[in-house]
Amino acid sequence: MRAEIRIVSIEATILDLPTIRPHTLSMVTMSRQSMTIVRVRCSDGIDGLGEGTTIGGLAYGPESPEGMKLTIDEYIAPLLLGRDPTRVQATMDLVRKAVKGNHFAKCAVESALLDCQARRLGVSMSELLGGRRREKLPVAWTLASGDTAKDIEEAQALLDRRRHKDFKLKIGVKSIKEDIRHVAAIRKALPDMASVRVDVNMAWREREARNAIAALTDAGCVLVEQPVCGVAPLARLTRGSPIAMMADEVLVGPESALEAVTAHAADVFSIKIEQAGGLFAAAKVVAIAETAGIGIYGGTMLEGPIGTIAAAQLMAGVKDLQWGTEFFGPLLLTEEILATPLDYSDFELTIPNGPGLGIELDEDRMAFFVRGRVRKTIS
Ligand code: MUC
Ligand code: MG
Repeated sequence: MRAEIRIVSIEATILDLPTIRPHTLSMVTMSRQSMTIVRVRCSDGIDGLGEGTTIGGLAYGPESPEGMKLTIDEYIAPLLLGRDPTRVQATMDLVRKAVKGNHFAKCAVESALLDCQARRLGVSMSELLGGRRREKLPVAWTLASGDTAKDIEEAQALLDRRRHKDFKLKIGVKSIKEDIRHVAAIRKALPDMASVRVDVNMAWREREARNAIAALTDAGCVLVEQPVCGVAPLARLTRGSPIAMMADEVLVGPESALEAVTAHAADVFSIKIEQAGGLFAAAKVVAIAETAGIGIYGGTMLEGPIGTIAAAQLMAGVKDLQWGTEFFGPLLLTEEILATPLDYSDFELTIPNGPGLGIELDEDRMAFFVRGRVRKTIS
């Protein structure tokens, strides 16, 4: 009989990394990204990593990096110390019973437990989630400099480098008229092989959204993501829209996905592992979308490499990934924290296939960027 394996420590640290340029969304402009990194250590010497990341503190959603750390340190870690890390679902049931909400924090812990277990078994995390259907994922890029000319230049450079050909434009800060002009100018400047989509992050009201969607269609935009808040208005807009409508913020787990399907709220779901409440919950959202004939898109919370690859390990097994992914978060950061950088080439991200997440941290660089650490020079 094998010796019992136990969780011996759960550590949550916040990492602050600058972004390559200001990133402007309808609710916030980011100039850095803060990631809550979770490391689970087990008595058999296996470690695993997870990440809890949001956008602009509390501007996007109900959890902040500091709040995630507090939830993990004060509630989840004490509950899980000494527990069996090999039974990931049963261990996460304990967490769900004791901690309500806190989807992002739970996702970080669940990812770390899955990373541990997959490493223990010597398989890629995707194998624990049902197995791979692909080794690479198409990755869209977000243009969000806040300036049309800069966005065009950025998109052209990315097309020339064959890194991205699908572009999501963040709109909703300026007037609708200005936004439409911005989208039309970018669409016109880019070659046909490029696609242009927009994300409004709920900044519009239903009536103005209806007119704006018609104008976006004329401008050559192929998809509108979460223009308004709430399932019912989204469903009414979807019904009348000539182009695809994508749900994002309304999808906060399997129940909300069912609700969105029942209301015919969208043509496509942006599926985010953190927003869903973890990888298993996100897998249920995938199953609901597939069953309902809704398109699937791998969404991001602009996570760094740990969270991005956790999501990639799930999307590796999705049957029809009609809309690809936007797993570009690590590329928005000025700093590399992996020992071997991720491979983004030919418009795709290669999903690492080593044990667990298949990535290794550069521990010195990690330590350098941990919030509250005394900084030593790094090479
Ligand atoms: C969102 O709302 O989808 C995804 C890409 C990006 O630039 O922001 C995120 C969040
Ligand atoms: Mg979105």
